[in-house]
Amino acid sequence: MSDNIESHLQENRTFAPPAAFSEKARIKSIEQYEEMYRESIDDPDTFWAREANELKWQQPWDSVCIWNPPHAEWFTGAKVNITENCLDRHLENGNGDKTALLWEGEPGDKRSISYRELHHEVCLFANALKNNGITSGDRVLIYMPMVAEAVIAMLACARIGAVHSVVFGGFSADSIKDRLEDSQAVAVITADGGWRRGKIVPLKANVDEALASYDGVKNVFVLKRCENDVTMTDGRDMWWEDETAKVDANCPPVALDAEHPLFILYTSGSTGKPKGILHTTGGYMVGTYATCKYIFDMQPDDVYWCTADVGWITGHSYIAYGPLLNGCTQVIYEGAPNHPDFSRFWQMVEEYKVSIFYTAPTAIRAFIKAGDQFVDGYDLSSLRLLGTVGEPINPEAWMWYYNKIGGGKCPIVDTWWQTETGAIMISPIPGAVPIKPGTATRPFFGVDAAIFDETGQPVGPNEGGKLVIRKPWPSMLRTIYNDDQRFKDTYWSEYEGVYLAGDGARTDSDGNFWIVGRLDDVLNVSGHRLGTAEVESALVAHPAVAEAAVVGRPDDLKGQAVVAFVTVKTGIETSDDLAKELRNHVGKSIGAIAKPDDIKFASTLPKTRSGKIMRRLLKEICATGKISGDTTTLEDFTAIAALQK
Ligand code: 6R9
Repeated sequence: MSDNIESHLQENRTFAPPAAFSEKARIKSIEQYEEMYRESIDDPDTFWAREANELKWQQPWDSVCIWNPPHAEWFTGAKVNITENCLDRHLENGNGDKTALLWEGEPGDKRSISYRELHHEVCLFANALKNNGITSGDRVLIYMPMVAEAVIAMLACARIGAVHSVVFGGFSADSIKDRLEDSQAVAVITADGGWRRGKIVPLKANVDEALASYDGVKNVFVLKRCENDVTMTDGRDMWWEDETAKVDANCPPVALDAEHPLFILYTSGSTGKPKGILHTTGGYMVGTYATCKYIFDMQPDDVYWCTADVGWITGHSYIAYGPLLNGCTQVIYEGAPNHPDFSRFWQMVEEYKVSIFYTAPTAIRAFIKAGDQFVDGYDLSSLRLLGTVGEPINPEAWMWYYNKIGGGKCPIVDTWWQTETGAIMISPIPGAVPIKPGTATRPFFGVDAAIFDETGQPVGPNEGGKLVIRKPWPSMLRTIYNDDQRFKDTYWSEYEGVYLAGDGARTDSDGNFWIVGRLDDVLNVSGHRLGTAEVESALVAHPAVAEAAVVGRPDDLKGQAVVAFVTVKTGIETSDDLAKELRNHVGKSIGAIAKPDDIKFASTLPKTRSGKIMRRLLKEICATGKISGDTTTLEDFTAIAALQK
């Protein structure tokens, strides 16, 4: 982490927005950004009401924001349906024939779907849900590959007020079961399988395994994607195709309260099981609409591509909702970036003439490692704006992205935000704010970001501290589903009435924010959040394991690699086979992304006298091979001596 700060402090390359970009952009200068920012902070109600008024409401609001820390309500009294704004509004404005989705499957199959067609499909599936008794407020778990129907399923839920909870297709049956139980879901939407690097991910089989120990689900809707064999349980499982054939496409958007729950998305925390982050309708809609409009500067002729999966917040806000709210044309791709090889993305950028491209630093590093030959020869001249999300981007990766992919003419928006924030919080406005490799630059409108010290005082430029947000914002999480106490404890207990993000950061003398990384026991593996506690509890659930401590080790490709220190029960022999078995065990209980890269067997783990595992020491051993920090609270030095060997 300190290396990171060092290299950032030495970073002074600055790139002003290209004149050609600024001329056409919505926000054309730093002065214009600063004026709008000031208004958004001084008079947020006026600012957000203006944004909200660009969208359609079935009934207007009484108040823009009611703030009873830590609980916020936005657009109270209003009635709205987010899908009316994603779909119907464009049909009414004469844009029904505009392409909404340009979808490509991993095997190369293609589909182009207009706004009118998307509206039709969403209405059909929403009616199929209704026809099976699913109603407003019901929780519906979605476990799908990256096919158009994943977006259709989300919107169909929103159309009728059902609350979706999307689970990433790489997660295991156990993870599905945990999320079903926590959300008390009544239905599941899945597919027979999905393509990933030429292989079929057995999605339906995973759902079956999860449902073996959860009986709250009445309906499982199954899309045919891979035509792999699946078991269909009578009276519970049904084909998407059959259910949509039984209904018509007349499905008016239900008028919902602005604070009606839109979705629950589970994310890792530093303790216990993943938490169900709850987002509601009106504020989330306005937040994702406005950030897409200003940060991606979406224009009518843009072709936008976000490479995330709908299983993560990025896929919610910047695939399923934000771009559709803006009436944009977007590319959706089902598979892996390196299938059949590392040129896949660039071949698709050329083919679809992508103009805005949004991906993760970990993908960029993988492309650099694979070699420029996979980029050379493709025509990337359609690109005008690049974005990154998920983790800090190292200056080398930034420069490669800027020059090799952007041809030195595309601004890069490095967007800092979280599952909890719902929408981008810190990012350059591309036509206005000068960019530097490694900084997410300035806060978005209405975002009162600051860096606090331990006592809750803002620190000066170039001093590190904790990243906080001092004012409510429309797309903020409303609570942790069924656990408001954990919501209060996690985000609002350190500083009164102030949101604690969990990231360390500093500002520079120009007011740019430099995000350093998580301050808690949350790892960032290839841009995905993973709690050390989750991996540890998976490990100790294995019969051979006595104790486990999981830490992150800096990794060139993934950002962080997962290292597990494990002690085994008396009488158990450690071996490479056991290490392999433990890795697979974690894969099975969480998902492949959680598999430890390294398992280190130890006879004891370093602990404090009060019995807490000293992860700090383990981290240092991983990073440097030795211990230099304070060890005065260590109980037993032999543990550390053994590990250093
Ligand atoms: C959107 C998303 C959130 C955590 C966050 C931070 C890290 C995200 C970043 C970034 C530096 C950026 N993070 N974007 N760090 N620069 N541009 O990724 O949500 O999965 O909830 O992760 O990711 O540590 O706290 P989520």
